[in-house]
Amino acid sequence: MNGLTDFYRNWEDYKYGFGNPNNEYWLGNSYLHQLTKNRDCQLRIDLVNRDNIARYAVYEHFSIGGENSGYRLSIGTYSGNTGYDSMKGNNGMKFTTRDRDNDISKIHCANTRTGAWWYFHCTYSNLNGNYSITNGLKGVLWKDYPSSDYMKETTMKIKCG
Ligand SMILES: [Ca+2]
Repeated sequence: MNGLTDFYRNWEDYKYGFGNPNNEYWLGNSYLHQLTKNRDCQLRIDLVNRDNIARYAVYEHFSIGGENSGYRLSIGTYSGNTGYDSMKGNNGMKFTTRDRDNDISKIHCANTRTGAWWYFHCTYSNLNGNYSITNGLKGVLWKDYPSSDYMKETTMKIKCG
């Protein structure tokens, strides 16, 4: 939301979370796992891009595996109005950080995208990318979004039954 928090961080930071809940924030992959295991959860991503266009993406059956799985992402059906389902390639992937390459690419996607995400090779969404970058692949982006792929605000929310 403002670029004041560095999201290009290591595995342990993403495991336990960082930032401030009233500001830029990552809850923590271990907590996401605890919250989503054994429950049916929905993930809602709210986005506002650099042209102030607000859109959303919802994924059914969202869960994060345990650390032994690499905090593997599981998402179901997409709905929303973002123009493109830019997380469909991330489904089933392990989490990759700057110090842990779990993606399926020969390159280290967290390093080339300056973020941390469920990269494959590498991604069409990069919501933990570099806020100050608004061209190329390292920014906070969502592929094929209306008018601009670069985001000004991103929020990921979960709701569990
Ligand atoms: Ca790799």
